[in-house]
Order: sequence, then C-alpha cells, then structure tokens
Amino acid sequence: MSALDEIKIGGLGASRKRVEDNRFIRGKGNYTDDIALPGMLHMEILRSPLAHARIKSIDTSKAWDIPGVHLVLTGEMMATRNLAWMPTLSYDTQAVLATDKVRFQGQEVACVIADDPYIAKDACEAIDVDYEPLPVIVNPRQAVAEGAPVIRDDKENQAGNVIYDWEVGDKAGTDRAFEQADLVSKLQLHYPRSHPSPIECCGSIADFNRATSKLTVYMTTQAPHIIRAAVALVAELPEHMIRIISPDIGGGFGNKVPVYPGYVCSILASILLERPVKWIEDKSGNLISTGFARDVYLDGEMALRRDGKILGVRIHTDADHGAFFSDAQPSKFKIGLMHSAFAAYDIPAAHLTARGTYSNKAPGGVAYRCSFRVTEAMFFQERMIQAAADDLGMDQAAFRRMNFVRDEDFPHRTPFGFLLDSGQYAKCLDVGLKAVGYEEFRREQAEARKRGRLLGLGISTMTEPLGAGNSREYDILGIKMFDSADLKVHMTGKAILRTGAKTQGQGHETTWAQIVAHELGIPAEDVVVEEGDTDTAPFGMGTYASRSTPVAGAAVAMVSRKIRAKARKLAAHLLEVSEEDVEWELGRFYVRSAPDRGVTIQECAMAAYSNMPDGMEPGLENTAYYDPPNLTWPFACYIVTVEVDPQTGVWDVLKMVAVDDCGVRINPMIVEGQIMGGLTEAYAMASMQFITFDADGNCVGSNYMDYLLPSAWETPGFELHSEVVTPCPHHPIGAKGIGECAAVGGPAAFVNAVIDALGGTGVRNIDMPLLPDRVWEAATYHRDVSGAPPVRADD
Ligand code: MCN
Ligand code: CUN
Repeated sequence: MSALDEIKIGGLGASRKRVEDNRFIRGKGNYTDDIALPGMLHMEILRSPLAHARIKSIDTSKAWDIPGVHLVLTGEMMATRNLAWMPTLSYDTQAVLATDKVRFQGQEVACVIADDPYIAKDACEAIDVDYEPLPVIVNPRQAVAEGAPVIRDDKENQAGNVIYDWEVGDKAGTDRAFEQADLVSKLQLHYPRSHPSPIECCGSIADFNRATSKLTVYMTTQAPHIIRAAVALVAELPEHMIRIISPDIGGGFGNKVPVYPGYVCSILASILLERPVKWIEDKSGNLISTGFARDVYLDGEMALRRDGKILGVRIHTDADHGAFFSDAQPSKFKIGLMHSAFAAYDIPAAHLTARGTYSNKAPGGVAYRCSFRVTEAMFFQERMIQAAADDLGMDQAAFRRMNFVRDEDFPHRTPFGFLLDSGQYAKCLDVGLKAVGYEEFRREQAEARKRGRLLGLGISTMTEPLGAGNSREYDILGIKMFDSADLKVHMTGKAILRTGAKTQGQGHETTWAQIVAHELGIPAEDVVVEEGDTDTAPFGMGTYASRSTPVAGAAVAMVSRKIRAKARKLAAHLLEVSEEDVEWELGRFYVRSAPDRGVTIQECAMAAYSNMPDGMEPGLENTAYYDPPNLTWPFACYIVTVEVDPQTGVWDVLKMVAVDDCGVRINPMIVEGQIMGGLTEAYAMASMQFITFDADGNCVGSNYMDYLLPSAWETPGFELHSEVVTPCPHHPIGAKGIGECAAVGGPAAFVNAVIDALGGTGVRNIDMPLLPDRVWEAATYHRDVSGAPPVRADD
C-alpha cells in the first residue's frame, strides 16, 4: 500500500465537477419557491409609488372583503407588536411596514395574506392609501443642502440627513506629502448604484407551529445563523424554538445578506394565522427595493513626485445610503472596508474622510460581490492611478510597478492600518502584460490613432481583504466574526460535513469535500456537505465577503486534523504500536519501522465504533471553530483592450486577460468559474447596467430592459492565467478568497480602457455604465460625463 493519489480522490487541486450540479442541471434543485407545506398561504406586498410622502390614511376594508383573503397587515398593526421597525446590521432602524411616512419608491406599505398569490396581489391593489407628497432627495448634495427636508424625522436625535462623518489615516502626514509634491493629480467620479440581481429573488416561508411552539423559516439567506439571532432578539422568541433553513439559493451576490421586511411580515403572519405563509418577491420588487450597492461619490487627489513616486493620497467619499442605513458590514468600519484602497501600493501617507447620508432611495450599501465596500475602493484606486500616470506622462504599467508593495516588503502595513502578509504583485502585472501583448498593442494603438481609430488599454489591479474575522477586529452587531465546521465520519469511512457558511452557487458541496480528502484521504465523493440549517449546522456567520474559504474552509481543514489526531490513536491501537511510532501518508497510517504494516483511515473509522482502546470515547466526529489570525489578501491584475467607435460611442472589447493569485486553489475549475462570473458582472456594470433615480425619486431602469444582464452573446471572452500562486501564510491550506475579486477589480479595467482610447481629448472620466451615448458625448465634446442622479426620466 502507498499514499493515495490526491487528484484521483478529488483532493486539493482537483478540478472536480461540481456535485451540486447533478441536481441543478436536472431541474432538481430545492429552492425556497419549490417548497410547499400543507395549508400554506401566500403573501404579497403593497409598495409605495412615491419616494417621499406622509401617509394620511390607509383603508384596507376593500381588501379584507375579497374572498380568500386571510390577513391584511399594515404598519399600524405591526406597531402594536413593536414590529413596525426593525434594527439594521448598521445600528440603524428600518421600517418593516410604513407607519408615518414612505421614504423611497417601492417601500413596503402593507401585506396581504391569501389563499393564493393572485388573490393577494389583487387585494393589495384594493388597498387605498392617501399620500401627501413631500420634497425628495436623491443625492448627497441635496441631502446636506440648507433647508433640506429631514428624511429620518422618526429618529429622535437626527437633525439633518448625515448618518456618519468618518475619517481614517494620517491627516498631518498626508498634508506634508502634498506640500512636498511636484504634482497633484485629481479625480472626481460617481460609482453608480448597482444591483446584484440574482436569478432567484428573495423569499421566505414561515411556519409557526403552536403545538410545538417552534418557528421554522425557509428563506433565501446567505447567513442563516445571523437571521436566527435577529429573529430571537427582534421577535423575542426563544432561540432554540427558531429554525432557519436556507435551501438551495439561486444566486446571492450579496442581495441575500440583509433582513427584508417580507421575511418579518411572513413570520408575523404565520404566528397570527398559525399556518405556513409563503412570500416570494417578484423581479420588479427585487430590483426596486432590495439591497442596492455602491452609490458613492469620490473626490480624490494624489501627491506625486516627478519621477512617479506616490507620496500621499487624499480621498473624500460621499456615500448615499438611501432611506435606511442597512449596510452589511463589520461594525467598526463606517463605510465598509473602503480604507482598503491603495493597499497594494507602497504609499507613505493617506487620509480618508467619508460621509454617509440618507436619501429617498431604497436602502443601499449592501455589498454586491465585494468585501463590503472594497469594490468602490479598488475602482477609485485604479481610476486614480490611471489619471495620475497620465498626468505625469508616465507609462501605466511602469507607474504601477514602481509603486507596488514589493515581494520582499511583506508583511506590509498599509497607510490605513491593514497588515498584508503575502503577494507577488509585479509578477502578476508582468504575466498580464505579456499575455495581452502590451508593447505591441501600444504600437498598434499609436498607428491606429493616426488613422482616426480609437484603441484603448486599461489596467486594473486589486487586492481585497477577505475572510473577516479575526474576531479581535471584526464583529457584526457585536457578534464576533469566526466560522465553524462539524465533521462526522461514519463507521464505513463515509462522512458528513457541515459548516456555518452557506453556498449560493459557489460550490461548497464540492470544495469542502476536497479539503477533507486532502486532510484525511477520504475520497471527496464519500463526503456529503450540508449547509444552511441552523438546527444541524454549527454556528457560523454565513457566506459573504468571500469569507467562506478563508474562514469556514480553514475550519474544515482544522476539524479534519482533529479527526486525524483521534484516528492516529485508533491506528496505534490497531497496529499495536505506540502513537509515536505511527506515520501518516494520505489515507493511511503505518508503522515507521515497517511501512508495509498500516491501516487505512476507513479501518480507523470502523475501529472508532467497534474496537476502540480502553478508555477512549467511541465515535469519530468533531467540531472546529476557526478564528483567523488575519484576513487573506488575494491579488489580481486585469487588462482590457477596446476599440471605441467615435461615431456611435459603441465600444467593443478586443481582449481581456485576468491574472488572479488567490493562493492555493482547492478546485481550479471552480476558481475559474468564479473569476469568469465576476468578470461578466464587472463588464455588465461597466457597460450596460443602468439603474438610477429622477428628481422625483422615481427609480429609473428598474427593469431588465434597462438594467441589462449580459448573456453569452454580449460577454467578451476572457483569458485566465493561474501561474502566480502565493500561498496564504496563515491559512491551514494556504488558500485565499476568490469569490469577488473579478467583480471588484474588473470594472476599472474596462473604464480605464475606454478613457485610454479617448486619450489626448482631456476626458478624465465617464461614469458607469459607459453607455454609447455617454461615450459619444465624451468623444464628441471632449468633456467628462457624469451619471450621478437626478437624471431626466427619459434618459
Ligand atoms: N475556492 C477555491 N480555491 C481558493 C478559493 C476559493 O477552490 N483558493 C473555491 C471555494 O472553495 C468556493 C469558491 O471557490 O467553492 C468561492 O470561494 P470563496 O472565495 O471563499 O467565496 P465564498 O464561498 O465565501 O463565496 C462568496 C462570494 C461572494 S461574497 C459573492 S457576493 C458571490 C461569489 O462568492 N456570490 C456568488 N460568487 C458567487 N458565485 C455564484 N455562483 N453565486 C453567487 O451568488
Ligand atoms: Cu459582498 S456581496 Mo458577497 O459579500 O455576499
């Protein structure tokens, strides 16, 4: 016998096909809307047509009269149970159903619970709401203007519309850097609202059983345990009587992190009616009201030395959070992890000020495929870097290379306080430049320019803090950020693994089993992975901010090692030698002096139930909670080339190359899928996803005719490179997160390419999405084009 072939058993590095796809491609997935419980009723939500209005009255009598209607909920009724408002993840409050005012278009005003969803929808339309319109605010400038209406007049100490005013970094040092600068480069831009738009919308089925006092909720959540805690605290139900089940999820992308009013209303309705109540959001409801991302204004400047060295950076951001501050983010960081900006660059001094304001827009600030606010941070960074290199008249690649943190400088403390532990930034850049044919393209570009053709090349690099905790620095509502894994090896050596994460399409059922295979030599196909049921999974903080591999994945390795430690004792017993004489190779323990004498991990498992040494507790199972010592910092370099048609403003991607270093890859194929998905979303945000607000607060583009999801037809081809691997020094298997890198770093590459194509015209910025009319305007009139709201409704 000898060690197993790790790739053959589906271990680390195997491009194993995703096991979950067996059911997904057969149409056998089990999504929330697939679940039907006996006696189940259906809930629909009435939403506000106005962005800001006082509610004078709500008349529900006609709705109650419709046959098949069981319950009509209003804010007033919710208030009698102290449920009209709920706390948000950012220590704010959010209306569940409006009582005093509506504060954004699409806000939840009432709910109807009926025999079927059609009756419920009809009954919603039979509700009469008398609104008195109020002045509307759709951007931070209006929010802080003198005499602006106070949107959150429900809050006692809220004088204006400012939520926070936050600063981080070294102000004095940064001021000095600017005094010493040869050149100051400036950039202003707006990162527009974008929407995660998963294929499956949000939904829940609440099932309260009076006989057992147990509340079971099936719901689309990325973080079931946090939901259980929230329900326990808000609804004041005993935690052990709450079971949250997050079944298959049809894409989350951050949209399914927050708690939504629909969840709360379906729970209360089920408690009142003692019947299961299902709420399934429709596409318009999802696009207009749930978890928006971004909507941040940047005002940045960079202090530069003539030779290209960056001396300091100043950033001010204004974030528009909508009507309620409901960001999902670690509690100490008022604007997510925005101060991860410039982490990969060696910059002596930096200072960031950030202000958050309310507006009459749906609650925003949920991350969309990013570690909290990192997408904005990296976008600003790479747009500013491009502008600075242009201002200096320096080559884009040389400017980056000169300012990168060097391989020998790790660990590196960033000017905003993060500790980076590893990376090979210049190498990633070089691989990308070679792949795209940089020098040659520059020559071609100059030639083409002479003939009036506009070619452009955009570089974007990113590094992202992934894997919150550690628990010293990261908590959500006081709950420390760590994660967990629970592994039970059955007597035949087959196993079940559960974690506190929750896959939404990322493939955890496949990759976690690969980690077990790597640590224990149990073939991956012998390990079933289960997530999302709070009654069976160990406590964990859920899946977002690409934290699963850095934290839950580490816990999987650690629990496997605990199992191996016990198996070693069993092996010693079976081999009748002392533990010290037992050696491990993949899948097998053997006697050091007689390598032929060995027992497999499966034989040890059997012994754990049938032949354990005296005094040993039977069974082979354990749980590990993992609190990472630091975040993981993957790095990526994305390079795009484009051609812009000056006559129409249409731009085409000629080539895109991506070099991702996420440390050790558990499943290279899944990693590539994650990168391709992220790049597709990056391209979508940069080119075609238009959703904004007019002066009256009407959400413009909240439909899939304007907010386009690119299909295979529109999506350019991507060339992926995997040769740079810098293992994470503190992760048990050296892995770093990857889930969002491409969506975070990608957008700037596309925008930089288009701006580069317009080089020499003085155009510094076009806000995303770079729709043809915006690019045409910039190319024709040689001016920047803003996309900040308000827009004309017919734009
Ligand atoms: N992986 C790997 N090797 C690595 C890193 C990751 O094989 N070095 C694998 C993981 O084991 C996992 C997948 O790649 O199967 C993604 O891992 P990770 O980077 O840890 O990210 P999470 O699992 O925490 O997923 C979250 C991330 C986020 S926050 C968003 S948003 C997003 C994303 O994943 N939403 C997605 N990718 C998505 N992909 C799909 N299909 N659907 C979503 O909703
Ligand atoms: Cu940032 S969206 Mo993902 O963290 O669920």
